[in-house]
Amino acid sequence: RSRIRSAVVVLVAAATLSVAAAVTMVTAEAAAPAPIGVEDEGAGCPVSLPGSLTSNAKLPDPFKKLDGTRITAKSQWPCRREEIVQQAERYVYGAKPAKPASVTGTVSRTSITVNVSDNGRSASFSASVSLPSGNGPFPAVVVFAGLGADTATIQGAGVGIINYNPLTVGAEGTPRNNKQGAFYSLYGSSSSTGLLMAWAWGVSRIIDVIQQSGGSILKADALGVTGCSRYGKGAFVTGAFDERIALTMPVESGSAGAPIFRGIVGESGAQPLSSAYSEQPWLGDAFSSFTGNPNTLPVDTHEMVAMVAPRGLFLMENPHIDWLAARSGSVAALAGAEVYKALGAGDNISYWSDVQDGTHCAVRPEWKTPLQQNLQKFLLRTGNAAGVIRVSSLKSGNLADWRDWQTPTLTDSGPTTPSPSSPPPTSAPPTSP
Ligand code: MCU
Repeated sequence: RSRIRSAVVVLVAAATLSVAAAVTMVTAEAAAPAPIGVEDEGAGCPVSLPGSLTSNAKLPDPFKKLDGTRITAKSQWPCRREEIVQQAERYVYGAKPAKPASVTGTVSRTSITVNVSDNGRSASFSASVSLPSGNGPFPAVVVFAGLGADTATIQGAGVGIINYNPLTVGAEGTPRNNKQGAFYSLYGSSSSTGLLMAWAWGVSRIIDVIQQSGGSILKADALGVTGCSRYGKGAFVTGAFDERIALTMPVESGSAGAPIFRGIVGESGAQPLSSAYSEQPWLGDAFSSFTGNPNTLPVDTHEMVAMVAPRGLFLMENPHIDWLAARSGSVAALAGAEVYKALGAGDNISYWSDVQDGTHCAVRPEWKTPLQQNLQKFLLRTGNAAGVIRVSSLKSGNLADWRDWQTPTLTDSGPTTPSPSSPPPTSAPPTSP
């Protein structure tokens, strides 16, 4: 943190000397926000990960299936997404267990309690709630540790706040072989799952309780998540791995957050992968194989961005602190936005790093309007503004340098990979929609 602080001082000074020009792109599409379904729609898809990895200096093709062919239809995305889910769990974050056998709890206007048990082990945690006046049910944003998108603007928009302390679910400051917190009480202190996924799992269990609560206080289909810095990493992983979250808003997440791993290696001053791996057990233990060279990772974070698609995503980054890897963050957004576009949801993603104040996790005037627009579109459902990609020229990556694939035009329906829960048709499938 002292490194962050000194970087802030230097960069605030630098920012006063340079005027940041910005690239603004607004997509013309106007797709309505997608309905909110289950935690992981593709959970039943058959996926078998290959035993060996191959090196690829470019970003893996998000449209290319494990069998080597590319998807041609939007209907194939849930099973392709599941391949990414499983790769990301195995190599990056560690496994996210499915909903435990028992999840119970309460929702009131001031708090949410969660009790989980599975295989004879149990744990509990809670979150405080702050709601607008009047009668609910309300949309709400889960705010990690009080840090993230501007909570005054969120509350001012008529959206509730769920104050989540992720450290009670996955504690910092422990060695990897003795992890602590509610997640590890259930799954063992030597679980290879890292803190970011433990934190994400905790939010998923809060959503289980909200779903079970009858819906008179909080709307289970109008929930967002935000966090800044290490909690921005957590918010990013949370939104990627739970499709019930309508709006994901990571702020200044840095290395192990949204920025592409492959880009961090060559981005001047960015927190090295080895540092992000060792500073805290944020990433899964399996990531140790990739800290020196991420090129054999079969996934990169543009595919975690894609996992959020077509749901609302608003990535906020700070280009004034090198440590935060905003250039690699811009590439993650641009590459992930290609999946949004292919799914017909190009205007559901926003990225904004063109900000003046270099202070880490500051409340920024530039983000206020896009924040309000995202809340209106995805939580309040009173607006339909197109997303904005606005990259600071201080830290702007070039997508063309990072990909060797092009974005396909997907048909609306077509072949899907059969899942065990939906047996394949006995007659030939229709050839046209
Ligand atoms: C950007 O998030 C982290 C960063 O990865 C760490 O190196 C630093 O110590 O702390 C940042 C943070 O969480 O600040 C609140």
